[in-house]
Amino acid sequence: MHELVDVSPEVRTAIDEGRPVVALETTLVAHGFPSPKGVEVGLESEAAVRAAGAVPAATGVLDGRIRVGLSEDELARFTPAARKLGPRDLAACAVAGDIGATTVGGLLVVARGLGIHFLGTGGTGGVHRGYPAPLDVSADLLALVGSPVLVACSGVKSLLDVPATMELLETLGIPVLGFRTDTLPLFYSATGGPTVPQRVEDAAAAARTAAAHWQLGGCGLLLANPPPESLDVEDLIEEAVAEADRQGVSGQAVTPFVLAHLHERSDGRTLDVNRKLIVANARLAGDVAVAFAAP
Ligand code: PSU
Ligand code: MN
Repeated sequence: MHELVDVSPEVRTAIDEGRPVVALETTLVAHGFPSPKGVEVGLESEAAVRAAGAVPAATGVLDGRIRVGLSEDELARFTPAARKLGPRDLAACAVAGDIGATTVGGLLVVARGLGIHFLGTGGTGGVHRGYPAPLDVSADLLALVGSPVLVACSGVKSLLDVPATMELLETLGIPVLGFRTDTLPLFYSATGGPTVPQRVEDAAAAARTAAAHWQLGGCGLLLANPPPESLDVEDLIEEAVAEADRQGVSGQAVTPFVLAHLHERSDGRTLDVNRKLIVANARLAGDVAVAFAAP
């Protein structure tokens, strides 16, 4: 890949030997939780990937380099001051020498370049509520179109227009596999989402479906994993989205604002579910990566 990219020896060896690797984003670490909780969630996710038998590849921009595979001290550098990196921001951030945390979209670009096929996250981005005003569709979706990567997530982020996002996923040809579910999980809530086009019963079936999709020239897929605990916070989400609008919060700042609002107003209940689902998705991505690598 490009000389701006530094891959840790452990991740490099695993890629070269065709062993299972799971890419992990750092936006969750920097902006998804009140500091320093994000670092704990990041470390827990790494442990979950290892427990599955795969190698975690946390990725972000530090010291002018795109770093793949981070130490605990390096992970701790992704504070709320870090930039949030979509695909458009990666190169610019590295060249500028800023600290930048990868979103799913930013990470997909790096994973594609390195031949990493699995990624674990909380929720994928999509069509924001109110579209087309504002005209806000997460770059995660277009990055999926161009990257042969399976993203384990609890559906799409709850603050989005979920039915519109499902429609756009279909338009873009992005398969959505429900992991032991017939409906798309709504991030915090396991039920109430739109029907998924395909259900899979285990990690091996997900791996086989991804492999077949890639053999046909397909690209990214979502593997939608219901959260281990279900929480209905739709009222709080509506309140948070309206408050963001009232305060003129827009663009990349919307998600961190809404998450912080929810964490506060739910007395930490959303924090707890958010942490658990991220770790569970890291584990699931690891399980699928291991099944994919198995002979
Ligand atoms: N899921 C979470 N918390 C987050 C995100 C997802 O539980 O902070 C982040 C991811 O990094 C995702 C990004 O890629 O939100 C998408 O942001 P936007 O909608 O601004 O493109
Ligand atoms: Mn956006």
